[in-house]
Amino acid sequence: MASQYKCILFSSAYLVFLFFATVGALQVAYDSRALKLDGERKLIISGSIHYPRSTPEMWPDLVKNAKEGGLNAIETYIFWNAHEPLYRQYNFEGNLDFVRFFKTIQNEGLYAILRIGPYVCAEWDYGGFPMWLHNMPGIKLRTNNEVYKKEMQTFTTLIVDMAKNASLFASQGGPIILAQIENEYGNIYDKYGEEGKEYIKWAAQMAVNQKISEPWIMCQQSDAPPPMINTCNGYYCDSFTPTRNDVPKMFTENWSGWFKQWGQRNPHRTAEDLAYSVARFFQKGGALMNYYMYHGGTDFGRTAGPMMATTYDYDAPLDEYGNLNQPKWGHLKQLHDTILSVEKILTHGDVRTENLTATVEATIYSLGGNSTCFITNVDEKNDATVSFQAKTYFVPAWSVSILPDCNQETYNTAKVNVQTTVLAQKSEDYNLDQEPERLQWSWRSEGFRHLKNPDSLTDAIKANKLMDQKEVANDTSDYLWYMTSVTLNDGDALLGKPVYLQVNTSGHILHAFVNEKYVGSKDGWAFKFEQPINLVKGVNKIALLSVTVGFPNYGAFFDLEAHGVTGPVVLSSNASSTTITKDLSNNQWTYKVGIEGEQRKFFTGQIARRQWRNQELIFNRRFTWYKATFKTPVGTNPVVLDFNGLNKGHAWVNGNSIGRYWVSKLAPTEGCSSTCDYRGKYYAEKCNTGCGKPTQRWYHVPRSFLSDSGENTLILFEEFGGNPSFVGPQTVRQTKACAYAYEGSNLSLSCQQGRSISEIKFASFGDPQGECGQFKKGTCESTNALATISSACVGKPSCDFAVTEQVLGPTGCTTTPRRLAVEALCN
Ligand SMILES: *[C@@H]1O[C@H](CO)[C@@H](O)[C@H](O)[C@H]1NC(C)=O
Ligand SMILES: *[C@@H]1O[C@H](CO)[C@@H](O)[C@H](O)[C@H]1NC(C)=O
Ligand SMILES: *[C@@H]1O[C@H](CO)[C@@H](O)[C@H](O)[C@H]1NC(C)=O
Ligand SMILES: *[C@@H]1O[C@H](CO)[C@@H](O)[C@H](O)[C@H]1NC(C)=O
Ligand SMILES: *[C@@H]1O[C@H](CO)[C@@H](O)[C@H](O)[C@H]1NC(C)=O
Ligand SMILES: *[C@@H]1O[C@H](CO)[C@@H](O)[C@H](O)[C@H]1NC(C)=O
Ligand SMILES: CC(=O)N[C@H]1CO[C@H](CO)[C@@H](O)[C@@H]1O
Repeated sequence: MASQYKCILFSSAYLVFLFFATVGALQVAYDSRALKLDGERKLIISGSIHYPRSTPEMWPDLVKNAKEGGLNAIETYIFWNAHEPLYRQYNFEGNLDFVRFFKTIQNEGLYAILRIGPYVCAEWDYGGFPMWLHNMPGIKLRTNNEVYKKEMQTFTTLIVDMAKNASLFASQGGPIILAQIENEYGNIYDKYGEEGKEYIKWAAQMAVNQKISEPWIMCQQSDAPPPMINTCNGYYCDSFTPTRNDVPKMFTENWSGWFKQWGQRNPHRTAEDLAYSVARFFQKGGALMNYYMYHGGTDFGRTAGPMMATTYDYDAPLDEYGNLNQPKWGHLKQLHDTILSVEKILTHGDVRTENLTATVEATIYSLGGNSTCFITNVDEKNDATVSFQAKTYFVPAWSVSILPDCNQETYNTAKVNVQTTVLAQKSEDYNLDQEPERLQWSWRSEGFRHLKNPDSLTDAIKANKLMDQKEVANDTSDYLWYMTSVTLNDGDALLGKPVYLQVNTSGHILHAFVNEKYVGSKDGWAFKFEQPINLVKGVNKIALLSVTVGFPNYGAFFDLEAHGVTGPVVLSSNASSTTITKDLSNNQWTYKVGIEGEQRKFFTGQIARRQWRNQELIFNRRFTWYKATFKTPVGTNPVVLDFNGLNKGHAWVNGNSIGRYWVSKLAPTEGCSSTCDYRGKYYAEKCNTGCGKPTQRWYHVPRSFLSDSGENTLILFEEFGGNPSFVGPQTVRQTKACAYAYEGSNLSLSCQQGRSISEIKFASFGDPQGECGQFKKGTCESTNALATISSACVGKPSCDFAVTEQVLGPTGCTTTPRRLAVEALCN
């Protein structure tokens, strides 16, 4: 009896276990129209959020705001070099805890797309490859090479197993509905020849062998071996068709904006054009679309790709700090809500297209007695007024109208009826009752003792050649010292002559020292450094400090590009009629990885107080460490450090890297426009701002890096020499909200972060002109717009009203469409 009893107990426990194990389990399949979740066709509207580009404390709000913005999925890559920086030494802690990130997605009830790569591109250091991988004997990356394939398989299997163990796949009740292997290989395929083809077949099979129940995708891979599904990346994917006819049309990367490198301007992609791309994609039968990026975030530490700025804001719908980037966020939310409201018709209906004019095309989806229509005007300049099914529609240039019932337009991609949120960095609310205090700095020099006697270094590597920075330093530091000596005896032709030191390097920065004295620096992509120097009789010590600012992430064989002092390194004098040169390239070189402050961890701020000097603060001095403390700004607004006055270096707050800074790198003075025309195909140089300004002046300090109560330690390594006097913490807060809404829409005005509307500075309903901050009334306007909106909004965090003559008063305008321009200030 007893044993039977136990047996029953056991089996019911087992049943309970089975029940929990499969609770919420979802079967993912697909056909040519859409992904099928538990047999039902679903449109997927997804956004990329890369977990290492924010903090676990930020994840819940990011995911919540994504859901609120109408997304039903989140997509992320997995970052190999972050997880395995050294061979078989893994890190899945803090903002690398991808399991926790997927659980956060699951908690909000969203789906997830797992892009393992493990090559990820992503403007990320070395495209996500760990440097030890490159340094393995016999390896060739991203091709049919056994050493590489074994490592790729080991890492892929680890990630899949971790995800399985945490029940992250949909079939286990988790959020993951799709997984990706490789990444945009098709773009560079031909360079790898037959070996590339073999590799892609192998990668597909290796993925299948992982035995997950969800489909695998490969993006930009037109010959993706079945069952891999090929997907499209780009600014527009409406004309993309998958090669197989049994798979849905999926858009894995629709670039919501663009990244920026040091020395570049700020890119912007308008809400109108991004909405156009998305609406067009669904009009043309799209089934899954993902914003790259939905939240871009920050490249902390040394994670940024080649010469990439620390901010990875991307002009995404959520800004670097997680604020709503309005009107983009709200305009897209309305689009998502509209598309998902007609999901059934779009995924099941019959489709037909009608050309209304040479540039206006209507697509009609019908199902049963119901139908949904899209009307697109592809003209890049001219608005159109068309008649369609016995009604007249105004379709602005380069726009898509959606008529969920084919009778009433509820959305047009060019008619933005959402507020523009204006944010600014402010120091006055840093401390509510005090002027922002100037920080008190102490400083110390970086150490150069090794220049005196490089031979005595115990950890140095020596070689009779110039070595590549990748091989010597394994990407453990930006810095690598190349040191050699040259002896000039009596009678040497170079003695007593003006001599130039000439160094060829791959970039990005070179600093040169002769006989322990600094002689010059240069930065750029591959360049030749040339500097007059003084040599003495006897031994002359030459030391070159080579600095990389992120490794490349894109292109065929990008992993093999040379880094560091590539050579030749030459001493040259042309004082006499013939040029005399001494080539030092094959001298004995001594290599030292990193700088002293990294090894001794100056950045933790933990080294003895007496090692920092408080007196005679020195400005504009190269290779100088600075230290200050600052109080945590009150409130919950995002915190940034204003680095105005600094030059180039790295910064840490309480031992957490907030990334590289390079404030002295200015954007070109040309190429910006004060107005931005959303019409016509987007490209990265369109609608740029920030000309002549630092590429990045403000640096994000996530609130979780700051101490709750007291003081925070800020450490800077200033490589080029800067003035920290003006450095200080600020908060990013909303200063105003503007809107330029069409008649008939419902407008919502709000101040984020718990502030309220203090004043309506401008309101005109009629035919107002201009832009936020410079609105002007036109030829006609209603008399009571300002009074009505003021009484509805002032003193409140948000207010909603209909943009109609009933609410705002008669305009007396004869022309249409009528619009409301409004500018509200936040307190
Ligand atoms: C998955 O879980 C099993 C069983 O607990 C364990 O043996 C294995 O190491 C785990 N694998 C990973 C990658 O975490
Ligand atoms: C509409 O016009 C396009 C391009 O001008 C043409 O390719 C297409 O066949 C036309 N469609 C119909 C339904 O007439
Ligand atoms: C048509 O739309 C109505 C109202 O939304 C809905 O009740 C009905 O089920 C729809 N019919 C079909 C075939 O989808
Ligand atoms: C780089 O990695 C190699 C092995 O791949 C190792 O021998 C060497 O010590 C490492 N160097 C540094 C500076 O980490
Ligand atoms: C050194 O760099 C200069 C300038 O980039 C280039 O013209 C020259 O060809 C390079 N020399 C070698 C040997 O690569
Ligand atoms: C505006 O809001 C009202 C009330 O909620 C609603 O009936 C109407 O459909 C909305 N109009 C638009 C264009 O969304
Ligand atoms: C697939 C796709 O649309 N690719 C486009 C991505 O964007 C670049 C840059 O604008 C285009 O050159 C590609 O054609």
